[in-house]
Amino acid sequence: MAGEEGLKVLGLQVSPFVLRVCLALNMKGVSYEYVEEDISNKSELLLKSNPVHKKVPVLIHNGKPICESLVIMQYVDELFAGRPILPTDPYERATARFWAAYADDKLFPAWYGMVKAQAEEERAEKAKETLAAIEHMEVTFAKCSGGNAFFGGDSIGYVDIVLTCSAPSCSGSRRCAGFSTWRSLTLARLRCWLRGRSGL
Ligand SMILES: N[C@@H](CCC(=O)N[C@@H](CS)C(=O)NCC(=O)O)C(=O)O
Ligand SMILES: *[C@@H]1O[C@H](CO)[C@@H](O)[C@H](O)[C@H]1NC(C)=O
Repeated sequence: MAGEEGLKVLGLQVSPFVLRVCLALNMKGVSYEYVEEDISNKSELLLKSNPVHKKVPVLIHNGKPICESLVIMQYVDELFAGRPILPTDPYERATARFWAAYADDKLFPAWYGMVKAQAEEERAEKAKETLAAIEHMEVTFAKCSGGNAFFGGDSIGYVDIVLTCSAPSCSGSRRCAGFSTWRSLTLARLRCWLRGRSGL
């Protein structure tokens, strides 16, 4: 049975992308059915709902699928009243979308590349890329947060969720040098927030 609002999430417990969607739904206080997928044996429902990428998360709302975590978060934000996830100001919304896309396109691939690198040379290259990306995020954090604890200002928002959800998966890379910069993004606070609220 789907949740009260006819919502079903096809997910995977370890996926930071799925976590984003669950967190967004929890922020709106709506109930949903969660279905764990076996990625090595994908369900018919997943293949039918996301025939292009065949990936989780998928949100199914009254039988209609929505794919890609960033798109799903925006959908959830538009669908439900309550605390906004994206900023309401159009310029700030565009900025938040820009940085969320930047994290997915540049920061996380560099980060995972660094953690997974076999050769030292490749690792150093990816570490450099990661730090450069973090530096960009840090500058924008100072601007967007307005001196508050979150990209979203005084409460958690779109970019905060995107970064926070991937933080646990990235924590293995803390042993790599130079990551104290990441801490100034108030990661510890976001992690606490996440633990307290996500229910996962
Ligand atoms: N860009 C996608 C990424 C989703 C993604 O990579 N999902 C992974 C799990 S973490 C997946 O379903 N992988 C299955 C596969 O690649 O076959 C999003 O933001 O939703
Ligand atoms: C794959 O999943 C289906 C149900 O969705 C199940 O019947 C089947 O046994 C599974 N196959 C394997 C190899 O786990």
